[in-house]
Amino acid sequence: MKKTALLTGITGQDGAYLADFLLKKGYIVHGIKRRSSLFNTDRIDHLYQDPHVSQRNFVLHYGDLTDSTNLIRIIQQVQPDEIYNLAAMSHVAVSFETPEYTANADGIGTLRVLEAIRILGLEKKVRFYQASTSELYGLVQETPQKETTPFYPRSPYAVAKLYGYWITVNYREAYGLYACNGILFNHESPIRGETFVTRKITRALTRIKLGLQDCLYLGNLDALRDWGHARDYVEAQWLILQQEKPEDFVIATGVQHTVRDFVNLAGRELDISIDWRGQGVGETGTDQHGKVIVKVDPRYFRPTEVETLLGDSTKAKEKLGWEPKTSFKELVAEMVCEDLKSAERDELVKKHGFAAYDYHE
Ligand code: NDP
Ligand code: GDR
Repeated sequence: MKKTALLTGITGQDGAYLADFLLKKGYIVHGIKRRSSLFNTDRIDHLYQDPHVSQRNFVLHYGDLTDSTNLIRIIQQVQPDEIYNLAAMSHVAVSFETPEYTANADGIGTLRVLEAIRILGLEKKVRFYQASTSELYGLVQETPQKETTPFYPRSPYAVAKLYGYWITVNYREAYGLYACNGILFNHESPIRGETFVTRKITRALTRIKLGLQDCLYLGNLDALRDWGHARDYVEAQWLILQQEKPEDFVIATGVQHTVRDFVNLAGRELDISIDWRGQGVGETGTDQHGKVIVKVDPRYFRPTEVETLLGDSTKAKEKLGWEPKTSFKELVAEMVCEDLKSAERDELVKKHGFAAYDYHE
């Protein structure tokens, strides 16, 4: 019998990698996508199957984490063996601007999925994965961070995810649900959202290289992150639900870099060497021809920042047999390579006289 998985957030970075991974494992994959005024399925279009064909193993449903009736109906219809709750308003900086919505989608949204499982009496059938985050550690209390490190969230996003974390633990303890948290550190890829810092950097530097953009504006260059590849991390998400007992796991590489390191390495991939001058708000990065191509813009500073994150995933290594496969250098190279291809496409469009708009946040 094929297993059935239901993914919230299937149109996001992790949703796309996980759907691909599960289909290759022989799962039937159902996903929840939001209604949007434009198509929002770019990342999963290669998996799309014509709804007119019977016997599909990839099915999409319209839905939203803020709508319980919709969640109950979809879960009842799909009768999944595994639910991966990946949907969230996932941008930390944006959560300061939309705190109430973030709490509703990321915090109460998690409760809605768990309650749907309980209302439908599926506690013994369904395994539930919650996309928890290293942002829970926020103002870090211990380095490196592991499963037992105390939390200190520093943004409306992290506070909402703290609720998601604990309600998952509570439903496991209260109702015997197989429910787990994956406490995942930053993970990136060529399909990372364009406003997260890594993708913003690789996209901008490739466009600067081809003369499509002048400057990359960034916030805190000294922030330290433990960056891995999304492809490796979705395997961990699956492994977490295959254990005998439900438990929570930290997933990280155990290696830390600054945002500035990321810029330098991405530059090197493009034969751009960056000379940094000044400090804080006045800081600039100049290329080897003396042109300023990076500037610090305080608009990207956060009201409360998470300065440093470094994960210890020893438990995942010992119990799941999981280890990251992609190095930091490989990750940056892959992202630069893919963004260079799309910058080259834009360059071609521009050469043929069509407008190549330059939207960047
Ligand atoms: P993305 O931002 O790429 O994807 C988020 C997904 O959630 C998208 O499919 C989005 O839909 C969907 N979504 C947002 N709001 C709602 C809502 N109200 N109802 C239904 N769907 C919604 O995030 P990632 O793939 O990077 O991350 C996946 C999960 O893991 C998130 O919960 C994130 O917070 C968490 N996480 C991510 C880490 C990372 O480094 N990537 C690290 C730790 C945790 P749409 O496409 O329409 O916007
Ligand atoms: P993060 O990722 O907040 O860690 O959350 P992001 O890439 O947004 O920021 C990482 C660090 O870079 C600094 N930074 C900038 N960030 C952005 N977005 N844009 C900038 O211009 C910029 N300049 C500097 C930030 O201040 C920060 O310190 C991600 C999300 O995927 C969350 O959903 C997830 O939970 C965590 O990773 C783990």
